[in-house]
Amino acid sequence: MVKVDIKYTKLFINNEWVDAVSKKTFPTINPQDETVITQVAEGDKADIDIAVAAAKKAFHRYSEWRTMDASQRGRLLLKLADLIERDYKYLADLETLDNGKPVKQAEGEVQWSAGIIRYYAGKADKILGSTIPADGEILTMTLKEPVGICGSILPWNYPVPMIVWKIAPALAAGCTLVVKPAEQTPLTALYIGALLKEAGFPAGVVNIIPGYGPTAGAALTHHPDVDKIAFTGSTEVGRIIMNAAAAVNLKRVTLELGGKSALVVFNDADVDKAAQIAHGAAFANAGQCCVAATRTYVQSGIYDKFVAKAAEIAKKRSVGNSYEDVQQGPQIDLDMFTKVMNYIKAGKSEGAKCVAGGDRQGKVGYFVQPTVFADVKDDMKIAREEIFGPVQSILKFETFEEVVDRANDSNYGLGAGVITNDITTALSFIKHVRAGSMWVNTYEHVTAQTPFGGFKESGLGRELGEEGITQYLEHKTVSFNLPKKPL
Ligand code: TXE
Repeated sequence: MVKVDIKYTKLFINNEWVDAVSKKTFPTINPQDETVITQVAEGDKADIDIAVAAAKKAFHRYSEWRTMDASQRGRLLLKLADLIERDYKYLADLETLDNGKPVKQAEGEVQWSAGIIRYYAGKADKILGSTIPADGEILTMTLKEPVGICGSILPWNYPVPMIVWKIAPALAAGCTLVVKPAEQTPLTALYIGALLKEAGFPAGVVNIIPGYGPTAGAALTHHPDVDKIAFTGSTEVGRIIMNAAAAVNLKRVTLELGGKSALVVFNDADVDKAAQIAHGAAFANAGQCCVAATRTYVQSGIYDKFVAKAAEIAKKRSVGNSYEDVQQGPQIDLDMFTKVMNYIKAGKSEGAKCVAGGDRQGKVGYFVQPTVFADVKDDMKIAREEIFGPVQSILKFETFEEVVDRANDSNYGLGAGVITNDITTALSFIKHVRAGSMWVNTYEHVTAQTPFGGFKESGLGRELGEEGITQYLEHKTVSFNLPKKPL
C-alpha cells in the first residue's frame, strides 16, 4: 500500500479548518484492506447552520464575492484548475486510498476534472441575457443572476469529478456553496477545500462539511436559507430531498440518480468490438457508475458468439491492488459489497447462467470478481434493479421493436447505447429510447461540454455543458417603459 500523507480531516468553514461543534469524528475506511485510514470531523445540523451562515455572508450584496468582476471569478477558477493539476498525483493517491479505485484511473479523473473547471472558468463572463421585442411601449431585457446559496450532496463513486461538477458551474455563476461529501470518501473533497483557499476564493464562498446523510445531508436540504440543492446519489434519497425542498422553501433541486441502462447490439455489429465496448460499459469503475450498461441486449444471430467473448474478456479483467496497474479495485464498502454479492446470488437462484466470475475475490477487501450472466430474463432482479457492481447481464432479442420496448421498460432513463453499422437503425433507436445520454458505437463518453442527466427516475436537470450552468442561474425579466414616440 502506498503511504499517503493526510493533511485535512476537519470541517472547512470560512476558509478555516474547524472541529465539529459536537467534537464527534467518524472513521473513513480503506476498501482495499478494510482498515481505518483516519478519523474525520463529523458535521451535523449545528455545523451546517454555521456553514450556511458563512455562505450567506459571502453572498451578501456588497461582499467581496458579489462585487467581484465575473472575469475575475473565471481567473480564480483557472487558478484552481492549475492547482489541481499541480497536485494531481497526490490527489489520485489520496482518492485511491479512500475510494479504492485504480490509481491510473484516479489520475485520469483528476485531470479530467481540471478540464471541467477550465470549461466553466471560460463561461463566468459569458453569462448573457437577452433583449426582447415585447408587445407594448416597453423595452425588455433579461438578467441571469446566481441562484444563491447552494447545497451540494455528493456520492462516493467519483469523488473528485463529483465535487467539481457541482462547484465549477456554481462558482462561475457567482453562487456560494456548502458541500457535503459522501461519508465513505471525504478526503479528496477536503483537500480541494485547501486548494480553493490557495486559489484565492474569499472566505465562505465554498464550505465543506463531511458527515452522514440523515444528519448533515438532511440539515442542508431542510435549511430555509439554502436556495438550491444539487444531489448525486440514490433515487430513494433523491425523493427524500425533493420532499424536503417542497416542504421547506421550494428550493431548486437538481438530481442525478440511479440507472439501469441498456446497451443494444444488433446482428450486423463486429462481435469482438461490440463485446469490448459492452465490457467497458458494464465494468467501468467496478460497475459503480450511474450510467453503467448493466443490461446488454444482443440480437439472436450473434448471441452465442457474443456471450462467449464477453465471458472471455471478463475473465481476463485484472482485479487487485489499486496502486498497481489493474483494471478493477474493490467495491466501496461492506454494505455495497454485500449488496452486490446478494444480487449475484439472486441471479443464480433466478436461473440466469453465470458464465464468468460469480464470487468474491480474495479474502480481504471488498473485491468482487467481474461477473457475467447470460440468458437473463427481463423480470429477474438483476435485470430490473441497479446493482452498482461488476455484473453484466446479457439478454437475447429478435427484433428492433421488441428491443426498444424492453430497453424502455424501466423506471430509469439515464443512459443507453446502440451498436450497429446501420444508420437508420441507430437513428431510430435514438429517437425511440428514452434516456438522457445516448451513445452510438461507443459508450460513456462524458465531457465538460456535453450535458448529462436523466429521464424518468434517473433525475432532474442536467449537469455539465451549457445546461449545467443554467441550473445555477435565476432569470430576471426587466421591462422599461419606452414610448413609441418620445414626448
Ligand atoms: O447512496 P445515498 P448510497 C445508488 C447505487 C447505490 C445506491 C446506494 O444504486 O447502490 O445508490 O448508495 C447522502 N438527506 N447510487 O447509500 O444514500 C449521503 O450521505 C440528505 C447512484 O451511497 O443516496 C451521500 O452523501 N442526504 C449514484 C449521498 O447522499 C443524504 C452514486 C449519496 O448517498 C440522505 C451513489 C438524506 N436523508 C449511489 N441520505 C449515482 N447516481 O452515481 C443519504 N444522503
